[in-house]
Amino acid sequence: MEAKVDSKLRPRLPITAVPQIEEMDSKYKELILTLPKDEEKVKYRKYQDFWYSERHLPGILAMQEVFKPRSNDVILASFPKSGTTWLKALTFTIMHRDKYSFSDHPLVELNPHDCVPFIENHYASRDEHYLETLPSPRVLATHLAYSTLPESIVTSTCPIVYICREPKDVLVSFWHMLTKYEWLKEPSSFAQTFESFCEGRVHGGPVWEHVLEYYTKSLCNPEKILILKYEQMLECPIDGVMRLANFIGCPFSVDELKNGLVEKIIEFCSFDKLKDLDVNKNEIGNLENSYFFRKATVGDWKNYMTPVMANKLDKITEEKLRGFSFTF
Ligand code: PAP
Repeated sequence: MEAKVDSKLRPRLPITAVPQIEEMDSKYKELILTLPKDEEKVKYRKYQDFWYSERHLPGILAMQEVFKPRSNDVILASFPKSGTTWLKALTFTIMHRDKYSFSDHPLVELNPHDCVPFIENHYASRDEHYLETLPSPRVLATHLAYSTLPESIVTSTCPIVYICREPKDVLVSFWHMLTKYEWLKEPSSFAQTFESFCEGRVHGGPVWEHVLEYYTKSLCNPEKILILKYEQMLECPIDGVMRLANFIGCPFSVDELKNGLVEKIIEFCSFDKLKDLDVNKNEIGNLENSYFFRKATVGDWKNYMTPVMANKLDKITEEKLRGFSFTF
């Protein structure tokens, strides 16, 4: 049977729909051009202590000024390449399990990033109206640091689920993503990306501060922010999915548990299942859907980093986490 997509859901616009700053007509342009910038091939600018892709900053500033969550929105937050795609698939499936059956599910026809849009990307591509067309309850996502979030999200009752991942694997995943973008005519070498990452000059960087902000806020307000770890989710997805469902106010009933629904959702959203769908092989549409599915393992950094590099990154992590009760 052909899956029926919710009439309101549609594929996101490609990243090329976001103009470069030079071509941009934005009231934020003047301010953005005064921000500290890197000199790498991808232009990042430092805004409120974090580095963000320059072409996305007008969208980020607009989101800060304009975005208003609905009281029943669920917000997914993450540093890039930390398991966002998976978290989107799981949360969307858990939240809408009464609305869609597995055989008739939007995730069969749409990439998880279309089912759960990144708020700032829709502002960046001037497609923010789309967010208003989505029926409630919405699941929305962001890569913004906690301190960059619009005040309206911070003060809302919306739960925030944050997923994090060990930085060495994040970096390797991030670099692979960069090598894929055709518009980056000469992608950076692994060594260059490694240095930028260590200095925090990547979208949303530095990773350590990104994680620690959400982590420390979750300690003060555990009902508002749930922290999930990618590695723990891979090791024990049942535990992760149960915590996620409880946190967003969609706990599984006794009957659902008895019928193995948790296991079925895990299987439906698994890497092997999602990556083999036509929509995620770039066979339909012009979006970079296959880029989000690579290996999904722990420890792939060993295949890319020299012991010196790994040691350097571990030392930075150790230093940054000193004094916090958080570990990756
Ligand atoms: P994004 O920030 O660009 O949205 P994100 O989804 O956070 O990316 O991270 C991508 C990683 O999640 C990839 O890791 P890898 O490069 O080390 O392989 C991707 O393979 C992994 N991933 C995607 N879908 C799943 C899934 N269903 N289960 C587990 N891991 C997944």
